[in-house]
Amino acid sequence: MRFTTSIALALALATSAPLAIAAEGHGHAHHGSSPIGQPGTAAEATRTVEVTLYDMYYEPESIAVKSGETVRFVIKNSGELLHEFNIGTAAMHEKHQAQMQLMMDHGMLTPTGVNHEMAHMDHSAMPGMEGLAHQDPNSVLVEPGATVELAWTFPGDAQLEFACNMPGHYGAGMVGEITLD
Ligand SMILES: [Cu+2]
Repeated sequence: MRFTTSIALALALATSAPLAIAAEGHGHAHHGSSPIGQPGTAAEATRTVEVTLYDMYYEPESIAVKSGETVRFVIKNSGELLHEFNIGTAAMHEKHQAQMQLMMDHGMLTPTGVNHEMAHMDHSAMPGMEGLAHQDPNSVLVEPGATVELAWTFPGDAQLEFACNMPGHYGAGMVGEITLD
C-alpha cells in the first residue's frame, strides 16, 4: 500500500524527535503561535486541497487559504523524482535547501527516493550530521508514485510559499505562493 509506505519513509528519517506527521493527527503539541502556523489535524480541517507534484512544478501553481484556516492537503507525486511539499517563508526554504543538499551529499536522499539504510542509521555520530533529519512538521517528502497527507493550520497573516527544497528544484520552479485572506 503506497500511502502507508510513503508515510513510513517520511517518518523513517525522523530518527530522534517525536514523530510529528499531521496526516493521522498523532498527538503533536501545539506550541503556541508560529509565524507560519502549526500542524493541524484532518478532523479540524475545513477542506481538502489536492496538490500534484511533477518534475518540476506543482499543480495548482498557487493556493489561496483563509486566515486561521486548517487545510488538509493530499499530495501526490506524479513525477519520476523525489519531491517535497514544504510550507514556509522564502528564507526558511533557502535554509532548508542547504540541509537537503547535505542529506543528498550523505546519501540519505537520492534524486528519486529515500535511502532506507541511511535513514535508519544513528546520524548523531557522523560529523556534520548531528540533528540532521527530515522531520519538520511543515514538510513532507513524497516518493514517485506516492500520496501523503499533511494538515496545516495557517496563521492570521504571513508571507508563505509551498516549495520543494530538493537540490535544484526550487530554482527550476517548484515553488508556489500561498495567499492568505
Ligand atoms: Cu522537487
